[in-house]
Amino acid sequence: MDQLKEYVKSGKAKETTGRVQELIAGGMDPEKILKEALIPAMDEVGDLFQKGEYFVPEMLVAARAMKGGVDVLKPLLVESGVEAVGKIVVGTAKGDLHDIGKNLVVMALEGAGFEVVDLGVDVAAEKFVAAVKEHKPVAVGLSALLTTTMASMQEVIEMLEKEGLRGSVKVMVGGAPLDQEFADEIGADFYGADPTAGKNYARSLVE
Ligand code: B12
Repeated sequence: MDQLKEYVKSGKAKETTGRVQELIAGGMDPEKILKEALIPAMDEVGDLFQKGEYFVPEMLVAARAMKGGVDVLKPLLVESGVEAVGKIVVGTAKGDLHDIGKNLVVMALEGAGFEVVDLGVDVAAEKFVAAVKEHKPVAVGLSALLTTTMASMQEVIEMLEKEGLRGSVKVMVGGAPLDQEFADEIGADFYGADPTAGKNYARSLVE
């Protein structure tokens, strides 16, 4: 299990998948592999990123390695009835095509055991609201990289209010041009400067 953690942290995708397969062949419980190796490894990666010791490329390769391991486990976890810890709808604001940061947030949330409904980029408020109705997530995560598209985040919050859904879902926002002040101004529940902050907030909602 320690070896597996090291493989994820250093972004070794092939080795990660191989080690997961070996552990399963050796009789290890798939849930244990997920909760005691893959998720803690991704948590460590998030911490290193927050501390400035890891950068975007290291995060991306680690998340990709983790995803390979999770893909091996998924069918086994479904069979044994292990449920996702919660659902989160994520997307980049309307008019905005930047998705590198958003994708890192998705990976961190998936790494923490959440089922993520990723709506992609250039997502209109109507689409976020429709997804909230359909999937009933614990939270919606909005990302924006352009100052011009930040305003459309407020539209999402207003439309959720209009539809009577605001009480049932938390809204977290992030992206380089945002800050806490802006999040407060538009009435978001949480502003996260990085994926780890977002993941920790999401965890706090289901714990
Ligand atoms: C890569 C890039 C692009 C790529 C995007 C590729 C892609 N698939 O995303 C391309 C080339 C397509 C592009 C296009 C444009 N871009 Co551009 N782009 C960038 C660049 C260089 C990096 C952005 C990035 O990915 N950063 C890395 C990620 C990891 O950081 P991040 O997104 O902030 O995410 C982090 C946190 O904010 C947080 N986070 C993000 N979202 C969320 C959400 C939640 C819920 C949480 C908790 C956390 C969180 O987690 C992440 C990791 O820590 C920036 C400049 C820069 N150096 O920042 C310009 C920049 C963002 N772009 C800019 C512009 C102007 C454009 C264009 C309009 C250019 C043009 N004239 O066509 C177009 C816009 C197209 C559109 N409609 O969106 C400007 C924006 C200026 C402004 N004030 O709005 C910037 C700042 C460049 C500049 N200095 O002028 N761009």
